[in-house]
Amino acid sequence: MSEGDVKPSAPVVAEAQNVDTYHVPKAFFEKHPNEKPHIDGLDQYKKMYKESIEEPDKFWGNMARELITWDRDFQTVHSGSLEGGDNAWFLEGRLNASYNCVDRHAIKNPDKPAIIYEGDEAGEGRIITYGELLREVCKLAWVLREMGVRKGDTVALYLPMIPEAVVAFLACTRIGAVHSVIFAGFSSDSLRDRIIDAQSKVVITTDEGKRGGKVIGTKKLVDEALKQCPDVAHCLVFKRTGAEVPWTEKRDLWWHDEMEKYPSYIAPESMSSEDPLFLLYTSGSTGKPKGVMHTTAGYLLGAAATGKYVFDIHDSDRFFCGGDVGWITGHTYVVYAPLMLGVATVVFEGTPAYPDFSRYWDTVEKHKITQFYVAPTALRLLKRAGDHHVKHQMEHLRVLGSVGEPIAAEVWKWYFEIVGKENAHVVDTYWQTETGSHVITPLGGVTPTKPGSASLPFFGIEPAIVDPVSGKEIHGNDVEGVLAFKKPWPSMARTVWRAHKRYMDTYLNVYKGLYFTGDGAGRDHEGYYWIRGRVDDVVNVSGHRLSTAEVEAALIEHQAVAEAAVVGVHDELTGQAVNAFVSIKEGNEVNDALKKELVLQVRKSIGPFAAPKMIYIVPDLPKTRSGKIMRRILRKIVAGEEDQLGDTSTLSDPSVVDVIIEEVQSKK
Ligand code: 6R9
Repeated sequence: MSEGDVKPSAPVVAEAQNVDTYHVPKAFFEKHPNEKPHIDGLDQYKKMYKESIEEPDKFWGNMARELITWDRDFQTVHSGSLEGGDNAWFLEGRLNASYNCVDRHAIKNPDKPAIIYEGDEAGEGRIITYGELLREVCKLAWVLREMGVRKGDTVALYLPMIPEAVVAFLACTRIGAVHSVIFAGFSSDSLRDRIIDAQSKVVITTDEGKRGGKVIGTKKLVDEALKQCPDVAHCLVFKRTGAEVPWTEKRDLWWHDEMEKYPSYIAPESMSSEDPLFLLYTSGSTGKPKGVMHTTAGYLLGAAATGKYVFDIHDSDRFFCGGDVGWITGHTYVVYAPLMLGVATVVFEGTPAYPDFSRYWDTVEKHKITQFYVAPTALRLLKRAGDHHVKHQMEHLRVLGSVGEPIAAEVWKWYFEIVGKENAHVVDTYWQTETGSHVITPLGGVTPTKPGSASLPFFGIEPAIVDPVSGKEIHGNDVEGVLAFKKPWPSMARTVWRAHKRYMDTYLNVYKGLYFTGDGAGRDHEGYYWIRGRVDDVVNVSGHRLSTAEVEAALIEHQAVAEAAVVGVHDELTGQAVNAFVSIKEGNEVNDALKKELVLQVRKSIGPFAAPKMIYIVPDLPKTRSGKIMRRILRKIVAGEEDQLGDTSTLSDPSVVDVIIEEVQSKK
């Protein structure tokens, strides 16, 4: 944990006292296909929640039998513990993810829409039914098998937001392969590191991607990465734009050529509940991203249960999550939750600003979307663009979800009033890559909400507010501290790929017997949770999770850089922005060209989204006498709180502080 971010002794959860509580709008019930949500009111939630905590085996056993179709039933609901880091769920059970997401719905109704593809250009796109999806998934499963992919192998996916991405997820799971998706905004260096760490032998990509009218050279980036991945045997390329792309004979294969060779059915591989389903790399406190591993049954159950109760998904719904499949939000809520529940899911290729700021709302109106889910960063952009862009009635919308970062009260209200016309229920859902699915969240149509609060725990989640100094739980209401969970839950990550010790040290050994989230939180007088943001060195830029250490490592790769310290700074549009403080080795000229090079260095090492918004070149960084960089001081300076630096006399050279203050102020 970094120095001095959390104030356990801070006054009570202040904003809760003067915030309005919003009840589920009447219109929610009026437009509901069944006139009421799956859960009939807050009392039923409380009853179910109590059962989920007091009798978790009974609760989750029932839920798992209801929401998953099993090849073989399980006998043991749960084993292991948070102390031991050996949690396992639904042992002895066997199932297949693609069967659960596709076959069982296709058997019932092959003509039901599964994917609503909304292409980058308005008017471009198509609907894919469950029957078609089954055929595509099976063919691709054949292709992968013929390429030599076996049960337990990892397959790297570097794909834009196109239906084939969903097909690729499911084709992997059909043969028991483990998908490892790398967000297509990552650089070739990041892609290379993740391919190597996961030991992937096959990569699936496109010739190019399209986003917001711009072209992304995915295949070129893959080629660059593969120069240093000798173990990759094949690269399968879906033709998205038809551009000329470099080709390596034998290694590279066209998706369309391979797909036509195989039949449209292959039997799903029966997997154990605890077989890995996927890896997803995420940032932590250190420079090296972690391959978070999720397993089959527990993860799928978390996705289905939260889809059902948080979004109140019903059979006839059309679900639109604007997240990218390269992040956990896309995994769970573009792919697994809606498909587990057999409804249509939107695959949105473009951006909310292309061709104009109405694009989300046009999509919602056109497809009669019932649930819409997006990060506050997009809402801030759209709010700023002006209300006149929200021109449609969007009368089918029942639930509006927010995810990935705290949502400010004004943005929450704008979402509720302007987008939802006060006729939809806003749910601010808190969760993480590691939690697999929502952990603190209102239930759509059920939980009264307060703008800015993620409200109450989901089933099975028993939060603890912990004093970060003593490590003791702080009981009662009106308390602040760091957020941890006291009980394991089915969709929690099981390990970090090939680094179980790191998993233990990051999540389970920080406070013995608890899962540590890395976030600060308050619990108000009514037991509602308020997420404060990370207490470690993770920054959140436009809902993208980054570690300051990763950006620092990228900067240091530049030959001119002696030392670098990176901090997250509040930013009106992106939530947080990356600011870098860099000291330069002697003999290098300090000018704008150098700053540009440093930005490029970060883009190249990580990806464009990680580019620092500001780079301050300073003679030295504030350090303790033992040489530890005091990022806390830098954070205060960029926040304009230089009067609250506290005691700087313990620094090895206190005078650097004034120089840095001057440098920062001169750039404002
Ligand atoms: C789902 C996702 C996880 C971190 C998490 C927290 C922040 C997520 C939030 C939220 C406030 C919410 N976060 N949801 N903060 N309110 N509703 O974003 O996963 O990319 O792993 O990020 O995002 O800081 O610890 P991931």
